[in-house]
Amino acid sequence: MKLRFSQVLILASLPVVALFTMGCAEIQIEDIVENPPDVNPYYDSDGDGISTAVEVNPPNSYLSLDTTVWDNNLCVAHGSPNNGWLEKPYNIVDQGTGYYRYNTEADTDDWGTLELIYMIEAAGREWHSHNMNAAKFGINDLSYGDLSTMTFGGPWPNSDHWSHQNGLDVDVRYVRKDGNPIGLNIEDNPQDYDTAATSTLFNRFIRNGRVDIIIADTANLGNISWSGIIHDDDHDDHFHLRIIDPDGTENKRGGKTMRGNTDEN
Ligand SMILES: [Ca+2]
Ligand SMILES: [Ca+2]
Ligand SMILES: [Ca+2]
Ligand SMILES: [Ca+2]
Ligand SMILES: [Zn+2]
Repeated sequence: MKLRFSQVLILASLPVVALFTMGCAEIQIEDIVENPPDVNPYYDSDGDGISTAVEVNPPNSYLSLDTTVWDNNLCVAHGSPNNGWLEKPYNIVDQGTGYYRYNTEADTDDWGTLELIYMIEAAGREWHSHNMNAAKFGINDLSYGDLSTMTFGGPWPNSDHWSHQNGLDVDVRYVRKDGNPIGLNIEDNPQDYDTAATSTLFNRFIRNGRVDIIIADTANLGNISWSGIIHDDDHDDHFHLRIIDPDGTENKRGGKTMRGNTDEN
């Protein structure tokens, strides 16, 4: 059968017309409901503030997390960064969205409070979605932990870390211009140092609202005016970041405290 062009046009438009009229018939005004404000973010299937990545991270199995159930945050930062320990900490995923951990020893020095891990993950997602020059930024040394003895935090064995004892601290590499996931000493190799990207990284962390201090060699970082920055000449190959103790000196956990802290701006 041969069809004229006008017939083809009518036939071709029939499904569209049918869909349109079906749609008109079925959708009533009262059927249109806005998304509830608490729709779970894509990286946290049950919206409990613990990312799906962290929930399924094998070393965290001791916490019996469930990606379909709201888990309480029971982690407590006891004492101080220089003299403290960690209760029920979380282990960060080594290769996350937008960040990588640069110690390859499995699950020994990457335990922290949920707030610290959440902040790193949020900065990583932003880093990734904004296509910063480096594919990922490098992090290392949260707090020490040993699953075989179930001891977390405290003084570091065989290390010169004085702090990093209670899940509030992390070391971060300065950003390289070439984006390679390797170290950088900004005094030895200033030509490789991307100061603008590093400033951006500072700001991504600071915007989280939980940062207490950043200890860094601020040479060439002209536009950082935040009061929590502490200049230190000796921090040549990483900067040190500390968050405010989320459970305070009283070590009180309010339960699901991460809710509502999901801004990715
Ligand atoms: Ca979750
Ligand atoms: Ca959960
Ligand atoms: Ca505390
Ligand atoms: Ca890990
Ligand atoms: Zn440090």
